[in-house]
Amino acid sequence: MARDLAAALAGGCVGGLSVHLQPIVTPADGAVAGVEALVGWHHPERVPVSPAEFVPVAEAEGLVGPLGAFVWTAACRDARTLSETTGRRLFLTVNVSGRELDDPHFPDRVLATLAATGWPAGQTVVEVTESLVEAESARSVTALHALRGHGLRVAIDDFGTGYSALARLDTLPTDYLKLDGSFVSSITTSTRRARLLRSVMALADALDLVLIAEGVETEEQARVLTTLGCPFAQGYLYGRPQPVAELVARFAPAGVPV
Ligand code: G
Ligand code: MN
Repeated sequence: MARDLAAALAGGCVGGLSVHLQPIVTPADGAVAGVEALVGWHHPERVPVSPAEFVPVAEAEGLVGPLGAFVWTAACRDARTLSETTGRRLFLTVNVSGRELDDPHFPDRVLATLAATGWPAGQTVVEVTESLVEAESARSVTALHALRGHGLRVAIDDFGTGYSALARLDTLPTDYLKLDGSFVSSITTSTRRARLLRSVMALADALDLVLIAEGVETEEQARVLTTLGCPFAQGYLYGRPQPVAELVARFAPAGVPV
């Protein structure tokens, strides 16, 4: 896999790697407000490989630099296309891996990609997981501060699963909290879960964090989120990760050239 990945990233030939965008909406009206960039790999001779499998390989093989460059460039370019064709001021979120964030050149590389693609820093969100920053290398935290200094925002991904340290919500420079789908899927199963969600929203509010509910799959879940005033939601109910052309076809007013 390491060899194939290196080949895929070499010399501009991206052999099956692609970046898809998943809509992030305001649940009250379903309008698209942003997109999350998700990398996928459809190797010609294999079943599709998930980032959970190949990102660790990229990390171990020293390929996160080229992988990150590919993802950021495609994400910014496609987000710009979607923003322009829909006439909406969308935000773009991009997942960052541990090694990527720990690279001292990371902030400069991101800023260079924003400049090259013409995508605004103020509409860009870096998604990090708690476990990733758990290592909490001083460099990772410095990188997040540096990017925020340039107008980017930071989201904590997968919140509410595994080992969530509340103290980290205080120590990390954070703007968005992404509530994990495994929690969202349970909010309609009991009133206690719904109340737990309400408490998480109060927590986010108290810390000036904006909540994004992930993995929304049913109308019933969407109704609960709307009732509780959750600002943003994402999930198969609103759209799968898909190529930008499909999102343009769906969200752009008719007659807008791509
Ligand atoms: O860790 P992170 O939240 O960035 O992972 C996003 C992953 O979740 C992607 O692989 C994406 O395809 C998947 N995903 C997105 N929306 C849904 C959903 O509504 N249900 C499920 N089961 N998975 C989803
Ligand atoms: Mn994510």
